[in-house]
Amino acid sequence: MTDLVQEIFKGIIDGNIALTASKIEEALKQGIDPETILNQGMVASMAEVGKLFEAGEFFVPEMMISAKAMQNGMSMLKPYLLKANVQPSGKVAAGTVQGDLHDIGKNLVCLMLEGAGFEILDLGVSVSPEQFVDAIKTKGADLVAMSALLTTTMTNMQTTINALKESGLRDKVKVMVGGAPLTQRYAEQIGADGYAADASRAVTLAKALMDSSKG
Ligand code: B1M
Repeated sequence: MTDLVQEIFKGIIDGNIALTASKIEEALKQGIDPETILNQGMVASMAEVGKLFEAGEFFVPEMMISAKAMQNGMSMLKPYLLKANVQPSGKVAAGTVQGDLHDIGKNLVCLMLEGAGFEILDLGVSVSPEQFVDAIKTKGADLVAMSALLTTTMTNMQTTINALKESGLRDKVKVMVGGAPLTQRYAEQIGADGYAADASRAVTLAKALMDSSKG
């Protein structure tokens, strides 16, 4: 890890928005790859924040300010991660499931999908099964992308899939799921069409699901 990427990593852990932003700017000027800044500097630092929380060294307010530094950094990287002139690939209705307020991973997945040409309908956080159903009915979608970070909320993915079935929409959309507590096995168990462990795998999966729905 270069010194600058290390400083970005530390800036996010310290929740220092201004310092993190200036180091990101410097790293971009030096030509450091935006994906390296994102993955080694930023995503890795949030994992460290999680460890500090588990160890009782960080509490919710510290997690929150680290998350703010992360979100601000992501918005700075966004123009660099969106590639120009990609062909439209499909429409994704994305959201963090009901009861869950974690949105950094979901936002990152949306950003990478947008970069790959998908149209994103971002439904936000704590999205109820009814909100997913309404959005698909009124705005249309090819893919439903659900994120969950809590073991207590991941079960709402099943509830949402059930709501899609009850409203007659399940066969019209592909469902993909992800988030730290999820596994491929869990995705299969709840009847999702696919699971991705991270944002770049989510892009590969979304493309594969679109291809399978055409074929
Ligand atoms: Co919370 N939190 N949090 N938190 N938080 C975790 C998730 C936790 C693991 C921390 C810990 O104990 N180590 C723990 C959950 C334990 C569990 O359920 N087993 C936890 C807890 C307990 C809580 C609260 C209950 C704390 C409390 O109040 N006592 C509370 C719950 C609030 C709620 O949601 N109702 C809470 C609150 C918060 C904050 C609000 C302070 C803040 C979130 C701010 C925000 O998101 N705007 C926060 C944070 C920041 C975290 C950690 C530290 C970081 C999460 C993150 O952003 N990671 C987290 C610890 C950790 O994850 N190690 C923790 C970076 C992000 C890029 O990764 O989201 O995993 P991730 O996304 C990845 C992949 O998972 C995947 O791709 C992404 C990019 O590679 N992915 C998908 C995600 N969604 C996908 C969807 C896909 C495909 C891939 O397809 C659709």
